[in-house]
Amino acid sequence: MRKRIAALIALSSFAGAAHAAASPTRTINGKLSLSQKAKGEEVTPADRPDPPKPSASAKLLALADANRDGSATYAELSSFVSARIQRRVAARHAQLDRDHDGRVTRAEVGKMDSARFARFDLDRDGAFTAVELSRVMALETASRLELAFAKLDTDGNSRCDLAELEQHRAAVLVAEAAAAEQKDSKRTEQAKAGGPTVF
Ligand SMILES: [Ca+2]
Ligand SMILES: [Ca+2]
Ligand SMILES: [Ca+2]
Repeated sequence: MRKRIAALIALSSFAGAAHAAASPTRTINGKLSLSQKAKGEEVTPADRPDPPKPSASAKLLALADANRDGSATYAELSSFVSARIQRRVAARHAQLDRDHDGRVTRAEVGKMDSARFARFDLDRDGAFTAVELSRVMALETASRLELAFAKLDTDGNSRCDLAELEQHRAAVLVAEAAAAEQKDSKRTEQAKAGGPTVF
């Protein structure tokens, strides 16, 4: 991702330089001087300053703020995070379920810690389904997210606005809230690559 952004920046500055070389119009902060205006020169899109790039917190707010009121409630943040997790759980469960019978048995995750396996196997039938896994992940995430939200909402109005999100580097806190999910995902990738088969 970073590489891609760096490549885009390199590409756009190259395009900007190429444009500047081709066009005699020079602007200061995207504005024409009076003499340029008098000559009828126009500001071309490449001369305009780039709009400021949204921060990670701004992007997070844009995604989570379902009712577009400029702030995120716990419910908004929680459903945003849950949706992300649910999307991954099914894929991860499918990876672990080697015989594709919809159940991940102890044998399919041989190296998984017994306590961890037991936590996923909610109905104690010796395997966990995608539904069981989803429920456990959702519960684990909810408790982390509650803590994160309490930290974020510094004025205690049950809403997090951009200033609050920026102040606490919200993206980091929310990422931490989903940390268990990310850790699990990494372990699954290792398992896929022939590494440790722990979940
Ligand atoms: Ca909102
Ligand atoms: Ca299975
Ligand atoms: Ca089960």
